Amino acid sequence: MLPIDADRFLSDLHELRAIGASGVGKGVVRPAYTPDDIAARDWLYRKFEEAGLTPHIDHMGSVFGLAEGPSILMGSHSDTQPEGGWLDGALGVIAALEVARAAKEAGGPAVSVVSFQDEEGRFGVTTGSSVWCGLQEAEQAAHLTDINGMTLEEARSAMEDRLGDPVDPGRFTAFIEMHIEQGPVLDTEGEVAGVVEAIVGIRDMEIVLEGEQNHAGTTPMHLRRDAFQALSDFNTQLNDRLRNVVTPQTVWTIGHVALHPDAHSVVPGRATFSMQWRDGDKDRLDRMESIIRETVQEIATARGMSVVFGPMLGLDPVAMDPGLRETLARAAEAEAPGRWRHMPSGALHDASNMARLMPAAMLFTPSIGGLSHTFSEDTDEEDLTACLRVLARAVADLG
Ligand code: HGY
Ligand code: MN
Ligand code: MN
Ligand code: MN
Repeated sequence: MLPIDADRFLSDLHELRAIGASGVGKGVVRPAYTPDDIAARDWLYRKFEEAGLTPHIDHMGSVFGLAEGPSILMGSHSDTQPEGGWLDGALGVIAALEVARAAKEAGGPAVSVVSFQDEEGRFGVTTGSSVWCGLQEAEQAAHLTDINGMTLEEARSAMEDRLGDPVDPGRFTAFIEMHIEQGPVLDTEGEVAGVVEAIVGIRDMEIVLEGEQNHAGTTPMHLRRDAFQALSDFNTQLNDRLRNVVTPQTVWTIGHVALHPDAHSVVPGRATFSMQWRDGDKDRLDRMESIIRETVQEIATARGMSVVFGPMLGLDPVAMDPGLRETLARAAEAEAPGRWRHMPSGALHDASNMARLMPAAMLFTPSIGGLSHTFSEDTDEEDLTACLRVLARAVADLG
């Protein structure tokens, strides 16, 4: 068993939480490339160095702590959503650091650590690890924009002086990520660990509906080409049409809407919105894409409006490595008999990309109330350390 130090692990977790603390609950605000995200990466760089790992920041801003020679890569991300939880991503990075330290103290196995950049997709979808895995060109990613129109390369220039070369994936034998479940299952069942079977696929795009801006007082309703009315119509019709295609696990979200010119007394001429959908079945994701495109086009045409589809980003569903899953399951049964399960992931993770490059696996801890992507996200500390012991036992088993 690796000599993990639970106090050191929790103290690092709370030290990281303080960088970009929101002041509301345990929430943090560290979107990719913001000053607090960069400060957290600088802090991780120093922590990796103190742990006897060679620190390195790659061309996207992902921070590595590299062990000598071939090693198991462990980690996650330290950037957050605009209103992030203290554990989403950060837990996996600090758990990896603790296991790497303990493995070093125990004389092996060699463990490297990573905090990938922009897993939360301020610019796209799990961008840092997607580029690192060669699933997306760095040049293409540089031109991705956030919801305010800033490009990734503009935002990344804030950490230009820290950027280095890409790290060669060939030096790693596997990838293991610990992460909060971000759903209600483990918490409801009173379990402390989830061995992930597979990660859903995702599609994400921006759509623009163009109508006619006009006076909100003098323009009769039947003469309007109101972009918000068209969006509202689209949402209602989409929900109706998807009903026969989806399962209870299928999700779709319009999380970002910008109306132009965004004023009380003006009929909005333009509605720009994000359209994101996820499912465990690739064919269903494709069918949903056709329904989305057809529905919004039909509504625009019927209302004498136009529609522009932005580039679609996405990842197909992916299974975790069976051998690594078996090792995690054995460790869970040894450390938390009867208090763990095999389960799918409805959230995307860096492991979604890594699994296309090397054997990859994930281990979940409970999320209280299933809450995540909110300042209220939390997990009991004894559950965090119980799951860390499962992770450490599995890594020792791989040694
Ligand atoms: O959205 C996700 O699933 C991930 O947390 N970025
Ligand atoms: Mn995450
Ligand atoms: Mn997240
Ligand atoms: Mn936008």
